Amino acid sequence: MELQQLIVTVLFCFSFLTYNVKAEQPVTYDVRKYGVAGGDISQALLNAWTEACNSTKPGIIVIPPGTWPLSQVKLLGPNKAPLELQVLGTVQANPDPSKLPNKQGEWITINYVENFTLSGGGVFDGQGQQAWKQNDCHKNQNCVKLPINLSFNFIKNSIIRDVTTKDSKNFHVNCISSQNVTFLRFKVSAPGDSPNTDGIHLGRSTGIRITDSVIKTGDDCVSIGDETKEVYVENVTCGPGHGISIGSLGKSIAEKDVQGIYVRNCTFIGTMNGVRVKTWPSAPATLKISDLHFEDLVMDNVSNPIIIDQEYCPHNLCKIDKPSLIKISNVSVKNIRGTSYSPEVVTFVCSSSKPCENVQIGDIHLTYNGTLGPATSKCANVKPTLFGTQNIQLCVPTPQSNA
Ligand SMILES: *[C@@H]1O[C@H](CO)[C@@H](O)[C@H](O)[C@H]1NC(C)=O
Ligand SMILES: *[C@@H]1O[C@H](CO)[C@@H](O)[C@H](O)[C@H]1NC(C)=O
Ligand SMILES: *[C@@H]1O[C@H](CO)[C@@H](O)[C@H](O)[C@H]1NC(C)=O
Ligand SMILES: *[C@@H]1O[C@H](CO)[C@@H](O)[C@H](O)[C@H]1NC(C)=O
Ligand SMILES: *[C@@H]1O[C@H](CO)[C@@H](O)[C@H](O)[C@H]1NC(C)=O
Ligand SMILES: *[C@@H]1O[C@H](CO)[C@@H](O)[C@H](O)[C@H]1NC(C)=O
Ligand SMILES: *[C@@H]1O[C@H](CO)[C@@H](O)[C@H](O)[C@H]1NC(C)=O
Ligand SMILES: *[C@@H]1O[C@H](CO)[C@@H](O)[C@H](O)[C@H]1NC(C)=O
Ligand SMILES: CC(=O)N[C@H]1CO[C@H](CO)[C@@H](O)[C@@H]1O
Repeated sequence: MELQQLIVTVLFCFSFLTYNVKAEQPVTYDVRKYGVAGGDISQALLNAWTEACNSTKPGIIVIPPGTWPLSQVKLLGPNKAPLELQVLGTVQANPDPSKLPNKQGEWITINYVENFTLSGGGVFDGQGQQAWKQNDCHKNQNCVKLPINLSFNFIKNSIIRDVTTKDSKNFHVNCISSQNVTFLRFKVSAPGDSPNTDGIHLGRSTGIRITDSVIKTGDDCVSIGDETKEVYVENVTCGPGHGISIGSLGKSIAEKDVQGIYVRNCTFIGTMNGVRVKTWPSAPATLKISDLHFEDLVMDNVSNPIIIDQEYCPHNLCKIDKPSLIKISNVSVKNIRGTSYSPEVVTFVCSSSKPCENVQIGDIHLTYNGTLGPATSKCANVKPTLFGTQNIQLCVPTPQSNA
């Protein structure tokens, strides 16, 4: 009787366990089984994706080693169980942007998924060299927009890790309206003179981590648009490129607050900026930018290591007589070391209508050894609290800062 009970219990437990193990075992979807036609994996990937998304079992879609041309694809959720896209090989774009089936679209779009992982150690090769020559968006507002390489929108609780995006025709990665997304050991690689090739652009997102990553590109390393909160950029190396940028902000009245941007333990090599905040003067938006914390950063030949610019007005596209209406507050800048390519190593040009508030700066050791004079800072409409030690007098008027 007791033995029987024991056997029944053991059997029950065993079947329960094996059932659970089976349920957790992910199903593999190899794109080669979904009809790779004419060497283009777009349709095969879409077919594998559709089947995986429809399954209640966790799935792994595999793009195997090798080079796989992909013309364009839009992968949409919702998924019913955790989903992974493993890129082991190189996914290659057509070098000619006019060959995109949907010319308005992005190259690879992944929307409306949760518990999603992009992984595999592979490469997304945008082959942008030919397209960059056609890009005149920096001077022509009606320019033809080149496709963004990878676009992740409305994604939640997801990880993008161990993949490389290379030579995108435009922004490498766009991540909009997403929550709790980690970019881990993510690599971006494009030449320093490739136009508009921002590494990762974030907007309307909350809880984004960019960690242990290397971003070499022609434009911003990470750019942060409006309504973005809780962004952690840690152990990232930027350069070449324009550094980490919050903004530009202020152009549209509909823009919403930016809050909680942490840049820690990062290295900037030969970039135009280290960390920059830019807001437009003579612009309608009244959003707030708060809780910016820049700590433990190393600058190597960076033109503007730390720059808050509330008079951002490139190519004279605006008038600077009307101040920016954006309030910047709760900022800390701590332990910034290295070399600057320009003498102005710290710039805080805040708005005369909304001066910066609660700004703390300390432990600044930035040297300039060029011929344009000693290292200086420029400060307007800000009264920072200083702490620690610095190698320059911060926010003290000098002939340069009055210029
Ligand atoms: C989704 O799965 C259900 C049940 O397994 C099946 O009946 C249906 O045809 C599938 N739909 C698609 C689009 O694959
Ligand atoms: C994602 O994971 C959460 C937490 O484990 C779970 O509640 C949710 O149902 C999962 N959703 C999908 C689509 O896997
Ligand atoms: C964020 O996403 C990760 C998986 O990518 C998950 O493990 C974690 O639980 C999520 N955090 C929250 C607060 O949902
Ligand atoms: C920082 O990131 C680099 C590049 O991914 C990695 O090799 C290194 O181990 C990371 N360091 C720490 C302390 O996490
Ligand atoms: C910064 O880097 C150091 C050593 O490289 C590491 O121990 C520490 O955890 C890092 N901190 C953050 C916030 O990444
Ligand atoms: C500063 O001087 C050193 C040594 O002469 C030199 O190697 C370096 O390129 C100079 N410039 C910067 C920005 O460090
Ligand atoms: C420093 O940066 C400037 C401008 O980006 C560049 O021209 C110069 O060659 C760099 N110097 C070193 C030593 O890397
Ligand atoms: C700034 O920080 C203080 C506390 O230090 C807090 O009370 C205030 O709400 C913060 N302001 C913003 C705009 O986050
Ligand atoms: C986004 C984007 O699409 N960028 C490129 C990334 O990869 C592929 C190549 O450029 C290109 O077609 C994409 O255009």
